[in-house]
Amino acid sequence: MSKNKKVKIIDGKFTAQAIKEEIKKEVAAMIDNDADAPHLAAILVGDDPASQTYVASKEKAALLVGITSSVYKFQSDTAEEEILQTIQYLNNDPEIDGFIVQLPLPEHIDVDKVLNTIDPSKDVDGFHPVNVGRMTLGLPAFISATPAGILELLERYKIDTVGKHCVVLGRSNIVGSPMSILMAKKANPGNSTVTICHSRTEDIEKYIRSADILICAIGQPQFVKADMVKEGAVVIDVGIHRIPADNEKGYRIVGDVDFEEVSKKASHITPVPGGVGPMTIAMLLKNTLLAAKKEYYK
Ligand code: BQF
Repeated sequence: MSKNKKVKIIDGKFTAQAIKEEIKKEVAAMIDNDADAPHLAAILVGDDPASQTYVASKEKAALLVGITSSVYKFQSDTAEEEILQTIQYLNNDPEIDGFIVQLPLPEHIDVDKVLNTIDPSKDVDGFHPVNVGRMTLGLPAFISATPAGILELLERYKIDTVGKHCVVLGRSNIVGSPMSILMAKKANPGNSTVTICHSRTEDIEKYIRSADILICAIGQPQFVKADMVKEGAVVIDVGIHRIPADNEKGYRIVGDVDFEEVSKKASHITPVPGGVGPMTIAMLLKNTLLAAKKEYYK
């Protein structure tokens, strides 16, 4: 077996930057045509440090491309009703093109109720059942940022997905489930033969080993090892974990994949950090631009 072919790193940070440049130009053109700048709002409940970081990154990225940003912050013990009222307020505010509710929410808040309250035409995270349904049917819809980002990477790196065995690890509503639907679609990227694996899958390694395209969203640090992966597979790593490390910070960020090992066997691989993560931010901005242009919902 020839093992001298070097892995190609799928650079999400670079690709996200390119997409943000494209969005920036479009926003500038809108403003030149006397339209308002798109306006993205975010609802943040509680003081989870990761969530605070994510919302701050989204706001910063929005402002850099010329999208107006507003953040509505609430204490962790805020009543569900107050969050629902804020959503209604944003639904009815003509100045707001799109908004997100940062997840996860505190336990006393019913996430399904929250997502159901968002006007689908402003649901730039694509979590409302109407957007999930429309995505599933192949109708114009806001596609949630992580799956949309992965599709964009597969497209821009010219990964051949047609007829390939795509194995999705994880069945979450945010990543695994939509990703499996999108990869099986009669579309490009798409047209793959898809297997979904999860915590109850028997002999998961058997499936992982047969994957031409492996999408890892199981939430276990460095779960996927080289001996589980087929030579030449395309490996997309959605995981984000802090593990103890011997450096100044005392930790480092790793994915669901053992990058060091698996990068020796894969044909293409996304790093963590700098792979799928930055793409989620870029795709959120892209959805916000689409929302402002009212192309899906008129
Ligand atoms: C990078 C998220 C789990 C639960 C809720 C860049 C992000 C992450 C990593 C980011 C994520 C993960 C976000 C990198 C948003 C992705 O350089 O690798 C950006 O900001 N993300 C979120 O909003 O909510 C989550 C993961």
